[in-house]
Amino acid sequence: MVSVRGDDADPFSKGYICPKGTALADLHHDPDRLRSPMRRDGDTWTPMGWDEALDYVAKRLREIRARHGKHAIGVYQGNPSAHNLGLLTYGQLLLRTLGTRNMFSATSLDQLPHMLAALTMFGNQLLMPVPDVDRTDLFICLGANPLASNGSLMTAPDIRSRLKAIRDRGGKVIVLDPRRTETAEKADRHLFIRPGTDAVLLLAMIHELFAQKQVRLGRLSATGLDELRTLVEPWTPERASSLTGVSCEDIRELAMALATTERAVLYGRVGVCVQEFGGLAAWLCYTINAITRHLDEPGGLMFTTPAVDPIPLAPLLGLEGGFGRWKSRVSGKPEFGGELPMTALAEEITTPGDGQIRALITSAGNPILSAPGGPALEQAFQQLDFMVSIDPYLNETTRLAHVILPPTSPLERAHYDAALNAFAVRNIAKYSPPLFERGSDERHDWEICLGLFTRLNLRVGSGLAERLLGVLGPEAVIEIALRTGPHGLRKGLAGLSLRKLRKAPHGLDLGALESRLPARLGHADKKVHLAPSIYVDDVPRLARRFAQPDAGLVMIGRRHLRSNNSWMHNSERLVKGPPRCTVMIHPDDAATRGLVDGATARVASEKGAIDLPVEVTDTMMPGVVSVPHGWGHGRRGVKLRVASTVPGASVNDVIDSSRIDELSGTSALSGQPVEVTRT
Ligand SMILES: Nc1nc2c(c(=O)[nH]1)N[C@H]1C(S)=C(S)[C@@H](COP(=O)(O)OP(=O)(O)OC[C@H]3O[C@@H](n4cnc5c(=O)[nH]c(N)nc54)[C@H](O)[C@@H]3O)O[C@H]1N2
Ligand SMILES: Nc1nc2c(c(=O)[nH]1)N[C@H]1C(S)=C(S)[C@@H](COP(=O)(O)OP(=O)(O)OC[C@H]3O[C@@H](n4cnc5c(=O)[nH]c(N)nc54)[C@H](O)[C@@H]3O)O[C@H]1N2
Ligand SMILES: [Mo]
Repeated sequence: MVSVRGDDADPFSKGYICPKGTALADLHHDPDRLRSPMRRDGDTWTPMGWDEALDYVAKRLREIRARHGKHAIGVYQGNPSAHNLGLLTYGQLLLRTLGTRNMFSATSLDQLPHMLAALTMFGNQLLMPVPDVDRTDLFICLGANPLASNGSLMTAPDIRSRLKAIRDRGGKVIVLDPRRTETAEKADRHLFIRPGTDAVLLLAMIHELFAQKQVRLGRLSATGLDELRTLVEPWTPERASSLTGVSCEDIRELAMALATTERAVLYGRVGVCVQEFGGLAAWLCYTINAITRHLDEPGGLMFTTPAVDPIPLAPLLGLEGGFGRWKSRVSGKPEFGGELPMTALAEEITTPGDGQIRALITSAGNPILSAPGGPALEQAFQQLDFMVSIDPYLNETTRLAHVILPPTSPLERAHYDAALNAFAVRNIAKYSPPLFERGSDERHDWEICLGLFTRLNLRVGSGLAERLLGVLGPEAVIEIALRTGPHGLRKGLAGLSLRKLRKAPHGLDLGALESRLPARLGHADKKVHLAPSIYVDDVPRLARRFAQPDAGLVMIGRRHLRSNNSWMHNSERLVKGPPRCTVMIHPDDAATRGLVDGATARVASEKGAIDLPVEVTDTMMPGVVSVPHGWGHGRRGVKLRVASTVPGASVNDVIDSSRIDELSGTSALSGQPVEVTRT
């Protein structure tokens, strides 16, 4: 592999490529990337053969299951699971059929509130609408920084140009964020908002819409409008202004702009989710679009028509939706989509009793750095009888495993972006064959998962079915989904198949997003539910929490174009340049603490402290500091040659894992109260 560049003939990316895409070459050649299974004995790692490793892992898991029951096996699935066809298909087959209630994933550190709103409002947890960014004339961006993240639940290559195009056609981009971000710098307006107060802002905007008689559903058929009107009554712009830091005038203007712009959208992302009122905020983001005629309309929030439709597939993979069907054993946290919130993982391992986790499988995740309360998780993992990690690296998490099963590199496997295509701003389809054959001594993620599935004797059908699965591979799932999907057989000869996609290596554009309601709704009444009771019941908690404005110093996160959560820091081209793991602080807050640019400061909470270089900058809202996550590579035993030279510190050592949105169980990563002092 010499270099990686964008494909100008790709109708969707038009040749745009992110720096992390270019770095795939580094990943492929990285001498630290594990090439064979590894087994740990104390501090020493020894390579193993594949059959030996899979047999051993399956034996240990079978023993623990036989002795302590199926819930004794815990599972953590990390973010790359969504970007890996093998893990999306065969990974789910293995992990979801274990039958354990102790399933965990990055969902509860991320988009859970959006999924909960999709489930309760639209009747399916995967029915998350995306902003029709290419046709909108007003893009209000709340708690997202697409210029760094490249758009999330809004797959949109080269988002910079797409946002610029809004302004070029006379439209507006408005960003509300506690930091004047890269996206805010390119917007028409940026407004600071106090972390965790988005629900308050949105209630007040909806209050204003009712007050100005600007609530219009258009052709949407919906329930709950009267409840909504009553609910927002006490949330005046005046009340919201002192809590959010956004002026009354701006709150009113935002509401009116949304109501009076024909093609407009309010988009909220991870900043609205990972906070104490993430559930309420994500629901209100969808609701405000619905009541201003921007849901399911061009230029608004729209539902996609993906060639591989995850909605009929999900139940087959054990991903049927649901909320609160059971509670976690120790602290009674609600289940969502068959999973428990990450905040319950450590205690489920360390608290004795029936159903205690004794063995853990991590797949494509690095929770020691990426989940709040990293040190507590580390202690918990050390108490496990057995831990296995499906992961290409010996990193902060996998070093605690007894066995690591490393998959092939991304260039050695086929790809169809089944997850992200379903949230793309145009309907698209693209299949990428592997660039290199895998070596005979390597295994794909799906082969690892199938190998364990078979050895754990979790038969879906007969042994024959398992052999068949081995011959088919994940591409067969894509083939079936393409043909049965909305662009497949029902389009006759023009219908998509894998053969067609192989003949179109640059990918296919299937057109702009189209209106999908009411047909797409999962509710039996085929209506949008604007005011599900879980949200109505949660508003009093908001009122109690914000009886007075909140004054102390709080911390938020940030993403960088050349980082990807915790795991791409082993590429030199991605980590070069000035240190990025810094604490950003407003000049006034720095002055009162005697902090100067470039000095070292201690960022501390009741849970822990880390030392970081200070960046004094007026891009921060007063009263708010920002520290990125995914750093802290200096831990003993990691094998990350490059990352270890730029270790940084882990903000999740400071974030209290018990801070959650009590409604949804999502971790409140944002808004952690902190002290920042000179060291
Ligand atoms: N404080 C704070 N914490 C956060 C966030 C935040 O904003 N602030 N963001 C949260 C969010 S949104 C997320 S999604 C999580 C992410 O947290 P995780 O889901 O735990 O993901 P990563 O930390 O990126 O770790 C990914 C792991 O997958 C491995 N990996 C990479 N590719 C593959 C592959 O193809 N196959 C396999 N088997 N393994 C692979 C990598 O080596 C690495 O160990 O972090 C969350 N944590
Ligand atoms: N380069 C890069 N790209 C990535 C990732 C990465 O690590 N690096 N991670 C990927 C993943 S896993 C995800 S989930 C997506 C996330 O994609 P985005 O949602 O765009 O994520 P962020 O860039 O973290 O933007 C969140 C913004 O919310 C702001 N914020 C924090 N707290 C609050 C609050 O209480 N209210 C409001 N209104 N704003 C707040 C932050 O200042 C930040 O600018 O990005 C993906 N893309
Ligand atoms: Mo994420």
